[in-house]
Amino acid sequence: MITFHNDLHALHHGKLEMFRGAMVPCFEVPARVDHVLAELRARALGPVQAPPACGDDPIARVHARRYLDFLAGAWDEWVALDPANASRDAIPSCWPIRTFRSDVLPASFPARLGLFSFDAGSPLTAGTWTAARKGADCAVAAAQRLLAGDRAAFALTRPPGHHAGADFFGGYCFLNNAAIAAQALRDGGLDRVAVLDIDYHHGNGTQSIFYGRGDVFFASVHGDPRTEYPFYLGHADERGLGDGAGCNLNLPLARGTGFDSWRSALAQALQAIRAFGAQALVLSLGVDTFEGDPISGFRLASPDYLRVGEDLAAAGLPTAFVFEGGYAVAEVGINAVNVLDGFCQRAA
Ligand code: OKP
Ligand code: ZN
Repeated sequence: MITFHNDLHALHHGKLEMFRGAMVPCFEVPARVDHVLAELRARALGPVQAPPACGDDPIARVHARRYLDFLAGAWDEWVALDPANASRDAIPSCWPIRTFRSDVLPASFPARLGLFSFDAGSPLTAGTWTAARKGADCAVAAAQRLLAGDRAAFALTRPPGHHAGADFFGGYCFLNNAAIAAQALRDGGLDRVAVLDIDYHHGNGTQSIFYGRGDVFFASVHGDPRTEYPFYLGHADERGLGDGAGCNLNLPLARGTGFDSWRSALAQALQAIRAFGAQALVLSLGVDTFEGDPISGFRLASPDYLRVGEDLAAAGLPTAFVFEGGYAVAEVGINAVNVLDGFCQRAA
């Protein structure tokens, strides 16, 4: 399978994130993608290329114009507030929660930073926009390969995307790469597309983008939001709204869940995607389900990811893999590439 690698990903490199009242080093680091790339090359899993530029249209099909304008200019505005800001990342500290207005765009940059975000754990840095923007190129390129007839393609990028909504960032995510890929598949002529999210954390952004639509099915296996980030979405009773009624499937699992139970949930998600009649699959590939992950709570072991790839291949759909989480840095390459390797072996 071909990999589209974001060669500018390291331009996004947050220094510190808020964690339990303290600023701690970011978990989402550039080395993550470097390890995946090294493992892909070691196993000769297919060509690795920089993506062609997709232009702004596929991104604007998913994200609000005023959000994209904000992101593109955010770093310059941040430094314009105070030249000393050049040495520290922009992190929001106030948000328009219930009873506040979100229709009036504040002139204040910190106010807009809060309006377009939902946590204090996602630093915006000098290179965030450039890196995230090229991630969208990778996602669209992977979708285009499926439209051209490939069985699979991999968008290897960071920052991740599945927590980003149409007009907000958070959970280390700025542009929703999986949603952009799914929309590109729709716009390329497919009538029914599925997104399956196997990251430990619920893909609240992807769910929200497609929640009212009947043309894109969203399924997710994740840590129960009663106890796990992102907390406020991802419950089993969220089934879609309006045209999208029945087109959303959440399979929350308790912290501590091991591979056998997790694999049953995966089978259930794939069965629902089959019943929906999806013509292609976008797979949000987070490997923070790993037993050694420092911020997550499932217990998958490295060889289990080979079985995950085999199960995904057995579903028989053209599949665009989009890299999301996975913070056990030393093992993230082995785990992510095990999924791709298992897929390729079973699909061959
Ligand atoms: C992004 B993705 C950890 C606190 C949680 C946010 C986690 C975002 C995960 N100390 N911080 O879904 O892998
Ligand atoms: Zn995650």
